[in-house]
Amino acid sequence: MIHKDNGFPYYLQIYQEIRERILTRNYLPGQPIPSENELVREFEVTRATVRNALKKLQNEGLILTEKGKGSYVNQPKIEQSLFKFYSFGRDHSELNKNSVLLGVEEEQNIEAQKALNLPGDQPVKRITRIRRLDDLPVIIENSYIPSFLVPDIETYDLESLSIYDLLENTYGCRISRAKEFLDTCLTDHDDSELLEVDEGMPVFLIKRITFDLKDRPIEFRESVIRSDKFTFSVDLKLR
Ligand code: 16G
Repeated sequence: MIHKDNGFPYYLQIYQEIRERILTRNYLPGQPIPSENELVREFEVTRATVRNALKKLQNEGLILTEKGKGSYVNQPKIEQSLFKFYSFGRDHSELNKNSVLLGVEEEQNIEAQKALNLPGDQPVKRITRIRRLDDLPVIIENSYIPSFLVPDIETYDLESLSIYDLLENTYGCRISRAKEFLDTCLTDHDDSELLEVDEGMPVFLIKRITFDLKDRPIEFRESVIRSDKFTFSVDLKLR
C-alpha cells in the first residue's frame, strides 16, 4: 500500500491514506479507526511510524484519541460563511442547539464603551451566554449593549431569544450591518472549563460591532469559538 522507494516519508503516506479514507467516508464520524497494531500489520511499518501518522491526524482534528481506547473519527466541522450576518438561533437548523445564560450585568467596560462610542459614564449591559450544539458547549459569548437602549433586557428569556430579534422587535433598533474582527487565542483556565476543552487549546476570537440604520454602533460582541467545531469560509469571486 505504501511506496517504500519514492523518498516520501512513510508516516506522511499513511497519514494521507487514512485522511482519504475519512474524507471519502470509508471511516465514518464517531466510528473507530483500526488499532495501532492493525495499522502496523496493514502498512508493514514500525509502531513509531504509525504513531506519527496518527499524531498528525489528531493535530488536525480529524481523529480523536482516547488513552487505552484507540482513535475514532471526529465529527466534521460546521462551516460558517464569514459573509453572512447569521444568527445562531436560525442557523445550524439540523443540529440540536441551545443557549445557557450565565448572567446579565450592568457595568463599565472600557473596550465595549470604546467600540460603542459611549462616553465613560454610560454603562453597558453585558449578557454572557454559552451556546451549545448537540449538547457540547461551542461558543462563549459576551454581548455588550448600551444600557439606555435595552433598560430591561434581563427580564426576557435570553436562553431562547435571539438578541438581534430582541433589539429589532422589542427595542426598535434596526440593524444595518456588522463589522467583525477574526483572531485566534488560547483558552485560559475559565474558558477551557466552560468549553470543556483542555486549557491552552487554540480557539477563534471574534469581535463584532453591530450598527443600526443610522450607522450607530448598538452592540459589541466578543465570542470565543471552538476551532475543533467550526471552520470559517469565504467565497471569493472575480466578477
Ligand atoms: C452565534 C453566531 C453568530 C451569530 C449569533 C447570533 C457562530 C460561530 N456565531 O454567536 O454569528 O450572530 O450566534 O446570536 O455561529 P443571536 O442568537 O442572539 O441572534
